[in-house]
Amino acid sequence: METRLSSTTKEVLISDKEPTILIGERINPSGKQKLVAALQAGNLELVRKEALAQVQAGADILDVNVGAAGVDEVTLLPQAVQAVTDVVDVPLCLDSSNPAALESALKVYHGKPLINSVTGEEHRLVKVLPLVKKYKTAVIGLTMDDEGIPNNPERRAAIAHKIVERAEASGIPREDIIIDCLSLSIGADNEAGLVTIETIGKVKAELGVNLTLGASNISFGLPDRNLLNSAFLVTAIIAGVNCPIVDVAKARPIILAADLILGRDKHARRYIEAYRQR
Ligand code: THG
Repeated sequence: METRLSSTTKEVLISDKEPTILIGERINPSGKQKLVAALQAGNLELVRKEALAQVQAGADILDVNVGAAGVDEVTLLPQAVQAVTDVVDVPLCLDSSNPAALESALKVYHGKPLINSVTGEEHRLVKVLPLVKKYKTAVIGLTMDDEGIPNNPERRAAIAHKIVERAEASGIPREDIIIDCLSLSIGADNEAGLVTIETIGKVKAELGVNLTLGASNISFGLPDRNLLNSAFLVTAIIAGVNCPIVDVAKARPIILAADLILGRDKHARRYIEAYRQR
């Protein structure tokens, strides 16, 4: 299964045979007061700065999310896309729950982006899948529906099946659907990690699709978050995740180690190069 994304001049290939692709999470105002204030003022300087820093740290793709109180995403998301492409040339993951904001960003994007995201909810499927088709993008499908996020792997995987079926029926190829099996806080529910890992295994075996995951959610409310995120990332990569959404500077070393162990780094070239740079 190969998903191809592109920027103006670069192509990124997501596949189990390739090294893990890192989607940088840091252009996102959640938990960042300074970024919230800048976005409310329409100031995109911090967005440019985070874009550059993440690509220098090894991000292959950047997630762009400008959702915050008092922000008009329909206006600001395309402006953020422009700001990011002024300073870096990597494919983008357009992260918004507002379909109108997604479409205004798609209109200014050059290349093939990833839309983040659709769910199994009927109102989301009917709004987002036509955008994926019209703009020939790829899309992240979250394993949640009108009843929320199921707490068992069978029902979570069933939503992945539904999203893939609906997308294929709309003429979207399966390789352009990337499933997110969703991680919740382990601090709130000690089975949360296991449910996610088991869902990843099922979805990979049953659908063969590429898989993403927002790995930092797992450690909310617990100490030593990077340790827990790292352990979870490795477990998720072995189970089948191949393009996680991460804090790149923190996650890249452990991901390079996992790739080396899994035979995705010939002659340990990437692992050794990253060590030399540190
Ligand atoms: N799946 C998909 N998309 C997603 C998520 C997901 N997009 C958003 C989110 N989850 C992934 N992005 C982030 C961004 C920031 C943080 C976590 C996930 C985060 N921020 C710090 C905090 O809240 O403590 C901010 C602190 C800082 O670094 O300054 O942890 O799951 N498809």
